[in-house]
Amino acid sequence: DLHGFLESKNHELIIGGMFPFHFRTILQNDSAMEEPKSPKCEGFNFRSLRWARAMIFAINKINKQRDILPNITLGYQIFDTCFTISKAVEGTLSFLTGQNETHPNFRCSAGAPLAAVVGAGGSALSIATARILGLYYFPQVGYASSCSVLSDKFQFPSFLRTIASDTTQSKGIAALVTYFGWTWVGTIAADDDYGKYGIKLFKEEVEKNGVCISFSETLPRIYNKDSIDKIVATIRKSTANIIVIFSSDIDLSSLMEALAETNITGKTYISSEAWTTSALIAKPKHFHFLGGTIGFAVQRASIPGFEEFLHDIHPEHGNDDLVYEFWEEAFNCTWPTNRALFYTNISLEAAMAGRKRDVSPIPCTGRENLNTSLNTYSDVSELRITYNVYKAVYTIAHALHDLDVCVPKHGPFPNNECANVLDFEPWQLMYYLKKAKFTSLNNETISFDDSGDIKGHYDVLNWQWKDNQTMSFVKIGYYKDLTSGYEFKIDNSSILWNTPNTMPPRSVCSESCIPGTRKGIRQGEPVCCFDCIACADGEITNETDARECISCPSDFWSNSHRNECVLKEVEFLATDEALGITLIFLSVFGASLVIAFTVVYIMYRETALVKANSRSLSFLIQVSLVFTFMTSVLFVGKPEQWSCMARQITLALGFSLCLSSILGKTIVLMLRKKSAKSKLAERGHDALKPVYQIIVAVIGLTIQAGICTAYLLIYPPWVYKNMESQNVKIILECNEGSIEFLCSMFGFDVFLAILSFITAFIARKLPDNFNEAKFITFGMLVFFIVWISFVPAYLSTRGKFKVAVEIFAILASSFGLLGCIFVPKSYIILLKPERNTEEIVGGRAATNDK
Ligand code: TCR
Repeated sequence: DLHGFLESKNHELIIGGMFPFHFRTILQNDSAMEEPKSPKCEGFNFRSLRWARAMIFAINKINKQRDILPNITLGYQIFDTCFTISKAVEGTLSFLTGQNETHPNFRCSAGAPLAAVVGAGGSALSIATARILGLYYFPQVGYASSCSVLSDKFQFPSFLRTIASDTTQSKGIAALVTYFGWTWVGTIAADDDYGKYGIKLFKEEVEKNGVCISFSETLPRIYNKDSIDKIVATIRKSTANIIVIFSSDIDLSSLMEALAETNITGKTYISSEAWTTSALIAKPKHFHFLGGTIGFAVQRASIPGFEEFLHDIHPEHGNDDLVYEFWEEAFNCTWPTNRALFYTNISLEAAMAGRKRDVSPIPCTGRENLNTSLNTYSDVSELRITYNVYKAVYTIAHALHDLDVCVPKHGPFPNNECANVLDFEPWQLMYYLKKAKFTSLNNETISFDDSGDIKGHYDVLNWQWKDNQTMSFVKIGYYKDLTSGYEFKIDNSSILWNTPNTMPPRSVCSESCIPGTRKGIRQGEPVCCFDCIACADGEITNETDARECISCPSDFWSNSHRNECVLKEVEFLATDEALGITLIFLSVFGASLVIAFTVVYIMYRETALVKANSRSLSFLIQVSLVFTFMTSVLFVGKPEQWSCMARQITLALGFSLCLSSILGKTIVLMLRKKSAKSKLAERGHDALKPVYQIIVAVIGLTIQAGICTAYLLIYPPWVYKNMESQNVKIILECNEGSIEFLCSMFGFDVFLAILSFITAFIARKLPDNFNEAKFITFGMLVFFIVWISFVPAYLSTRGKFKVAVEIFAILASSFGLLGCIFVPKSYIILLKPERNTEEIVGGRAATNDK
């Protein structure tokens, strides 16, 4: 019942083969009433026939070759696996038992001994068959089963293969994905060992490089519209532009048919070895969305003489059912007396009626020409798996040869024995297979590692369409396993991308974060999907895709792009800015005004008004006002150690001199009033003497100087970089050091001011022509108002304006004093000289100043 072909007559050793000549078995309704029958198959696979023909070709070639197995003729026995495990297992049992019995009974009834088995195609089939063959340690050489689990020699002790394990391919695909910077990929796996393990390895590999999987879908084993539609919907919905598909072409074809019906484009597919060069997938109607596909493929070779051998096939040359079927499929005709498959000697009508598949009504003539039809079978441009089959056969032949040439008494087996090539045990051949080493086509050296695998060496192919009819697979690079690590080369320029701008596609979940922003995770989403969050003030990142922002050092601040720390701006009231210049101008103006008044006083020093009430005190006040005006200059400009100290000291000293001199004056005025009342004035009071007035001033000044010295010695002010009050700027300011000393310094000034105010207030009603006490009272009020309003203003400003407020207060109070004390007098001196006589000013005043 098995569709195989046997040609073992007169041969001494047989090699078994298993190939998927059909895509699937025909589902049958099981009934428990009959003896179970092996299911029939449908869907002819041209590619697989080519593989099988390669096996026959290799065997024929070895038989002709004099240097390998000269005395042995090899035969073959090939079974169809129909791409199903059950069929493959059935074939395996047949191998083990002899031709037609499938009950395990180890090879007792076989005509010629079976040496080894080539096959069984897909991994799932090889795994199943290798488990059975492994029981007997029966050699099996796979040509397409690449699943990584087959490397496990504990489970599969007698399995070797001429294809590399998918570990290499998965690493290769991962390297490709990383190479192009794709971090967001979808995966589709066939529902078998090949697909699942392949994708698993790929995921493990790629996740090390920070790539995320957008979706993972599994193709249904048996066609199922709903699951296919679901996969199509997932592809459509996903933002991943790269889709890695690990599947055989047969399992994938239904998905591709479905995709062809949609308008999904802009995706780039990464194909695993099994469908990279498949004619089943690379159909013209798929070109629009499959162009640009990048795939891995095992090394190809051109096998000399193979093309002719492929053409040398005709149903009438052998009596092979498969060849009949091939002919019918290839030329779309039907043999009138069909000998193909299960129907013998029936008419065309009956043949058509009896078949499940659609058959052509055109009868085959046998004169159809294979050269004229484009066919997967006769296409020798991509001999990859075909070449693997060829290598597998050669491996077995070489092993048999090595076994044959064993020198008696120098053999590898116990007691240095050799095995007999016509009667050996399977494990004896296994020994030679593992050690097989030979040179194949392309000068390639074939040898197997401990797990029975060969080294991975893949071509990276790109699907490029020539015209609407042909897709060509252009080699754009390679991926090669080395003893340590791997070698991976890609030639970017020769790639054709199926993107609108023919540039490499991008496939990322989120675009990377530019410097100045950091990755913010999205809850419940893969790490490749994130938001870019701008760094906070004072923090930066200078790399793309930073996870954290780093804060700038204390003297630095972030720039507006948040990608650099820049030195903080230093702020102080500079001498070259408008505010600073104005303030300096005002203070110089004030000082010159004071000097002008001094000049007036000196010029009119002999007049009554100047002489009245102590000329020297007036001079002291003038000097101190010049001082206070000029201290404002010290407040402008970059604070230095000395200017910080000088500022407050000169200010305090200036005011104390000024206020104690005023106090000296007011005391005199007050006493004069008292004495006027008590009529003591005629004789004059001690306190009225100018010398006492000076003493008052000197005492005031001395006390203040004492406080100042202590302040400077114990806890002087210093320059302070204020970074707290404003982030972006460093405010350069004077820290006042000891607040206690500062308060006592100015407290003393305030005390003097209060005393002056009180005394002046008492003296304000002095019957006098020129009422000085009244003006001083007024001046003191101005002084108080200025400094009282200064406090809240000072406390509520920041930075350089704080200093400006202080200067304003100094200027205002100085101008106030100047205005109240000297302006009225000078007005009379200069403009109303007729009032500047002793009689009018008051005779007693003259006595005060000598
Ligand atoms: N390994 C696959 C089957 C397979 C295949 C192919 C099938 C490979 N390459 C080419 C058809 C054509 C690689 C497996 O199942 O292990």
